[in-house]
Amino acid sequence: MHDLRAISALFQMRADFVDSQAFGSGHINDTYCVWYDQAGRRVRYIHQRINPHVFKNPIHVMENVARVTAHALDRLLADGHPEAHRRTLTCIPALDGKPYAIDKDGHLWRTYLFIEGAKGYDEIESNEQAYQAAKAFGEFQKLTADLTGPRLHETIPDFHHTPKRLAALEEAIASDTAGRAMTVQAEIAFARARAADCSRITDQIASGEIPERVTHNDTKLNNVLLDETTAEGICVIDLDTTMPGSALYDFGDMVRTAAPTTREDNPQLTEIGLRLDRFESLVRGYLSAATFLNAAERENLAFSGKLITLECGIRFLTDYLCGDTYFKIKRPGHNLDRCRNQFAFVKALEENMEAMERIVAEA
Ligand code: ADP
Ligand code: GN1
Ligand code: MG
Repeated sequence: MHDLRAISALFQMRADFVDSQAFGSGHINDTYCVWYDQAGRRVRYIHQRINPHVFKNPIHVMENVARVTAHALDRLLADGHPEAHRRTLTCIPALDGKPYAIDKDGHLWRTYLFIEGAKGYDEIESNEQAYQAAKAFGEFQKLTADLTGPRLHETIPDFHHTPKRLAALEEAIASDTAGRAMTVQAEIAFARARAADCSRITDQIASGEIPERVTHNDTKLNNVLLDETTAEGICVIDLDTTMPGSALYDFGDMVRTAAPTTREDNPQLTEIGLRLDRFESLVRGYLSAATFLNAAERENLAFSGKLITLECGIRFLTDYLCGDTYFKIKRPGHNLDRCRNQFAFVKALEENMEAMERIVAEA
């Protein structure tokens, strides 16, 4: 637990600290909801410590976030949007005016306006939510398409380079630092059997068939806040990995998190399946905004869900073999449960690939 009162003193809060609580279910950063008394009104803010093991250059992360959020706000204000500050993340400046502050241990913190009346979901509840989430991420890609200035920083190099993720798994197997490789032979074989899938998108990026775009790269369902009453996609959050990538990585991660019948760490593998109706809502929501896709991107929409789920399973397995140093875990074996869950979903996607292709073609 961090001293949030001390952290709050690093920012221009114009309010008195009341109380703090750990918040959300993200796997990476330390996120707190902090209540303040602002001249007699109770308001809350998000204070977040950027994970220094995951983001080796957190200042680069904040330079990207500042550029993308400023661009979004400009657009919203130019459109005369009545609630512009609820539609994009807003950084509260630190005492020195920067969009971040460094604490006494050298860690980087940021403060965001708390987006009220909206929620991020770990588990999907309706097709409408799938449609709205996908539309919001599609609109986000449209927004970043006309970002001016230099190329964004690659905050995690090769983040979705799936062949390199597979190579990292092989390295983890070879070093077997936690002594777990013997117990996960079936999972290792599952990943190895799909080596050809891993390079399908990277090959088409290398050949120029699939273009590089500025993408979000972490479009899991709980990284978009949906309005609690209308379900409308209000604000895309978790912009730490917004950088050059492929639109397919974004669509694929929506499929991974919004099309399964259950949450990503359910260990009951018999409960894991694909909801084709959810998939169809994702396709329709995404395509309603992502009007810029080329033929190769469209052709790979159904496959992208399988690719990103496979990649994520490989990453969970790698972290399990390394002794759980990357993703936050809540119980022993959590990363292995997540890996098995993702691989079970890969199988469900494989079984439904033709039906998914048909849905994309019809949309
Ligand atoms: P992580 O990288 O660890 O996933 P996120 O940036 O996604 O961190 O934040 C974790 C959670 O905190 C989100 O899933 C969301 O529920 C909540 N959250 C983050 N920023 C805000 C915000 N500005 N307003 C309201 N909730 C937020
Ligand atoms: C992490 O930060 P969060 O919880 O939104 C991870 C994603 C994974 C996801 C799996 C920076 O997302 O890449 O797909 O967990 N983020 C990072 O749930 O590695
Ligand atoms: Mg998140």
